[in-house]
Amino acid sequence: ATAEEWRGRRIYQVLTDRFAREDNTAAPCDTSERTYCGGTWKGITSHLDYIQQLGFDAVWISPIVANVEGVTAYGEAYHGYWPKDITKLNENFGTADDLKTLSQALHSRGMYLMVDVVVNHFVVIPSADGSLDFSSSVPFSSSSSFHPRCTISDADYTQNQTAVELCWLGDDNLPLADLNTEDPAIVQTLLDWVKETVEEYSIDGLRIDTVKHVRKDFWPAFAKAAGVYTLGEVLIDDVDYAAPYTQVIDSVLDYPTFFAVTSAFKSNTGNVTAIPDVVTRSQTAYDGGLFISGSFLENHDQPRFQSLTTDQSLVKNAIAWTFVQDGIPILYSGQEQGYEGGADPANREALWPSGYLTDKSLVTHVKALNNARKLAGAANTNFHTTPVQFISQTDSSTLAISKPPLLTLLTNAGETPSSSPEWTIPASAGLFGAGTMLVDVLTCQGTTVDSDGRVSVRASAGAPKVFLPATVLTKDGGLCPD
Ligand code: ABC
Ligand code: CA
Repeated sequence: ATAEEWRGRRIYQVLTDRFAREDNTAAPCDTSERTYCGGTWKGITSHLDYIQQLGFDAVWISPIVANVEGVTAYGEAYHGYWPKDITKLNENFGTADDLKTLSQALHSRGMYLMVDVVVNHFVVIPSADGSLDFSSSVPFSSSSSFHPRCTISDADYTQNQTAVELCWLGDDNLPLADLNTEDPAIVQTLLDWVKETVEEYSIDGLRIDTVKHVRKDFWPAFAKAAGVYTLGEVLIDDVDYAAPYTQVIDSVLDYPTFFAVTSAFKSNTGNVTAIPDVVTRSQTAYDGGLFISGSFLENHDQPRFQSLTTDQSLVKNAIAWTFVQDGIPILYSGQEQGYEGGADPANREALWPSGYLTDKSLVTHVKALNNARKLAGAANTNFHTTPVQFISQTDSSTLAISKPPLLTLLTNAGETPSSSPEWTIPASAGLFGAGTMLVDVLTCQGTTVDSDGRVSVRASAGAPKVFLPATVLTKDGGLCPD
């Protein structure tokens, strides 16, 4: 599927090993052990009802190719980011038929499959003397296929882009051998591989790993060979650094906004105005704006938001942002179940111990937000191409966000605010006519636009508010039935 076809979607991210087991047993999964816990493609296929009930219409799964086997200095390759043989599948996740069945099952529900791909590196376990034997790496089985060994230092990240591209990720315990993506023969092999892989498994989109670690001019041909939507990982808190990558692939994961949103909502002293700042800069800097970027609050590389704060109003405000902004919303599995794991590997909890319960407060929150975004897109055919606008507020703990027909009010005042924050939308914002009935989809409470065309709302216990005009709430829309 194309970027335009993905634009109106909402993605659920799973680590294949951690989302669902086909036998549904209560198998233990100790994240600190960094071992395979038994999640499979069949497991995902049998839990699509759960994902669909949450309101998502696309699933992003872990890299699918065969990884280094056995136990490394950092455990097993359960996450899939240590490729060893790109011509084979990772058998821990299932068979080729299992993956095709997952793809078909998604498509028959009208859902999309996004697969994570890694081309920057290969991994082999170092021998006792530290040497690396590539003879069983496929199809690149000689050390000459890799850049001369050097390790990317912290300083390189800000000062030496050449080292970021040509040196190796990982460390001496487990080096990630950096593929020579300058070699035309290697490039051609990768282009053929991605084309065949996308076709073979009917993949609708790719999440591309370590994009900033490969020269920019490698990517256009790769994206073209893939022939589907490409969403790249450029891990950086810098709009100007990330923006040029939106010209070589479809788009990037919106890391700069992630950093601003996390620090704004992790406490009541966070700076919420950093959000309009980074968003408005990205709207201009990113090729085509933010509409096809990937927006997220959590992923498998970052500490879960609830490891930073468990104040439920802060959590709900931060989650709400993901669903009311320009980019494609992405929710990392486990967030809806209130998981609190810290940095890798603690943030990779198995989902089965949660029981996949759907009567939890954050599950309800996510469902309502997905529904609201869906209804907004149905009510306004330009919804997904209309940039978010921020309406300036006098209270520095608040944000008012307009993306017609959605009006979202966020605050980082917290569950027990010292004073109750208030939002005011002046008539001059021109959003709604006098007397319009608005419904907060998170509480189903109504507010009427006053006779002067203003909206004034006071927060209760620091909760976010996501308003839609009452006329947009169709009977079968799944929100606030009357
Ligand atoms: C393993 C263990 C960890 C252990 C680590 C040393 O080794 O599991 O517990 O701490 C995979 C696995 C990981 C594994 C790694 C290495 O491989 O999932 O568990 O860690 O073996 C992608 C994937 C990620 C994956 C890989 C490798 C790449 O999403 O899951 O990891 O295929 C860099 C890369 C980025 C990569 C990330 C993990 O590392 O660029 O592609 N993610 C700075 C740099 C970033 C750098 C980041 C972390 O540090 O700029 O490039 O990401 O090292 C902001 C700044 C940023 C800064 C951040 C931290 O702060 O603006 O620049 O990022 O303010
Ligand atoms: Ca590289």
